[in-house]
Amino acid sequence: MAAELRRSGHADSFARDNLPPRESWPALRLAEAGLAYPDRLNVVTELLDRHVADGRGARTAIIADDLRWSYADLAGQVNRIANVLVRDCGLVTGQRVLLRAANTPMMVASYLAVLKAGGVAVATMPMLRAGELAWPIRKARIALALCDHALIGELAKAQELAPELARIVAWGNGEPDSLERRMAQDGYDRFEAADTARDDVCLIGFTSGTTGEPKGTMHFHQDLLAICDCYGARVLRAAPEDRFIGSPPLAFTFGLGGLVLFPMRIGAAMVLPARTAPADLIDAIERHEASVLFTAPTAYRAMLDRLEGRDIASLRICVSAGEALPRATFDAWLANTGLPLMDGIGATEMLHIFIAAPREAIRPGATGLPVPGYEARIIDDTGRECPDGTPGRLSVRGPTGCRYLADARQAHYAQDGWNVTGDTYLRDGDGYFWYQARSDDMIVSAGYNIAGPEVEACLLTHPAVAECGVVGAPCPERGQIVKAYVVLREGFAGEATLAKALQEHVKAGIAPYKYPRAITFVPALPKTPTGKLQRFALLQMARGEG
Ligand code: 3UK
Repeated sequence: MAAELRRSGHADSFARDNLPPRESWPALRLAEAGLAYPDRLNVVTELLDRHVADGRGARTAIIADDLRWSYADLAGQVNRIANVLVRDCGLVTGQRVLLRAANTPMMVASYLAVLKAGGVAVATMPMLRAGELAWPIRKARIALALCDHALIGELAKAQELAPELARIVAWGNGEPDSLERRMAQDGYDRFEAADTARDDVCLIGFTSGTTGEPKGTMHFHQDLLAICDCYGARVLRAAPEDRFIGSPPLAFTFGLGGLVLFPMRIGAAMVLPARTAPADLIDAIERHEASVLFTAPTAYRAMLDRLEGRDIASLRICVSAGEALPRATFDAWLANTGLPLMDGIGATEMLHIFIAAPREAIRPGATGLPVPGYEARIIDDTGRECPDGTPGRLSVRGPTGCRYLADARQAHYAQDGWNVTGDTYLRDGDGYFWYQARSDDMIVSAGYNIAGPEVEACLLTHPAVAECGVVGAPCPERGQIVKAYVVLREGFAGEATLAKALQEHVKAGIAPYKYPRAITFVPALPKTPTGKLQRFALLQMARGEG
């Protein structure tokens, strides 16, 4: 175990007080990962102010539809918001601040301002409704929110459910007490970064919680640099000239890292279009010559259907995460763009990606190798390591790791110093990791273990299939049967002959016992706010409950 926590820079000790007991943390291995950070560390000094101090202030930081901010511009906005937080709102270091907005320049500036002022950022998905917003407000005891006026309705309703949220400061409404008006006050252009410890909490990321209550994952200032210096520097290896773009909201740590932290660590630019649906992403890539793309497999599939006549030649690095990347999607993207998709598995608990392959070492179909600085192994139910080629539970450790905010489920994720992600994986003889399924999603049919994602990957190689989800449906004889929900491509009709053809296609592609005995055609699949297939909802449908 690492040494004692450093002297906190927080006047409000809520975050430290609600970290899990030290003995239930996974190991945090910074030295082993070749990382060393000073004890006093404010991440915004490193990601933003250092560029300005070292003469890079004129470099472009943010490109939006109608504006462009240099690093110096962004630093100025951040200082002004930080002053509003501290001088107008009385923010004390360590206090949590809720953030609610799409991925806009003001959202990025607000996020960084909270960190610079020594606050703890709790970003929320724009899609969330009042009832879902009330949960993090209560759990993280949040008294202050910064919110884009366009999204204020649900937050105002949440305030009724969770009155601990005493104050909302909005921007974009033109009111005299708006954030922008407050920012314009004299003397607000300078702000000294709060003197935080490198292991002071700076963000709480809530998991999407498809089952059970959302869990708050607590991350330190040093964690934000660690993911840049491991995955960013050693696997992604983007350049200062790159322009980053993507769809995940900043409330999803996939988006925070990919769109904000990685570019800022190297002085590169982020492109923030107003809309980020697949068609909008193509438009913005074309218009702003974006070169590094972060999004999920579903979005890559949807973009593929819209590439004709478009020029996205500026792209050079495409990262896929959040869900398993099926081989068919990898192949189609390579064939259409000449670019290999860089798969990577990450988790909110780990902050970002911990298994992925650098471009020259990609193996289609495999997630990749442990990111340098992380270790990964496959264990059985008793905690022993599985031989190569045998599926088991994925466990990892490195410089980042799981610390839930006051939650008994800490003991599920952190076991013997390792993070157990809940995924079933196997490692091959060359050390590559191959995704099988979420551990609790394995289908057991007539004694066979069947991984839904493997059947999905096979179905996706059929030209009629746009999207699909495969789960176990209850069956008196076999325990469960493999059941597929299929969204068809345009021009195909959901007829019995097509269902039969899809079944034959699976039997010819993978072991025949894995074929879906039942197929239902649906117009769309249920998705979480982070874009993942909601297996839980499909299971309910399969059980006849939904
Ligand atoms: C699944 C994957 C197969 C896997 C995330 C990149 O997804 C992120 O975080 P979440 O907490 O979910 C974690 C779980 O999602 N998963 C993610 N990526 C892959 N499964 N292949 C993949 N490439 O079950 C994992 O345990 O929402 C991803 C960066 C930051 C993130 N928070």
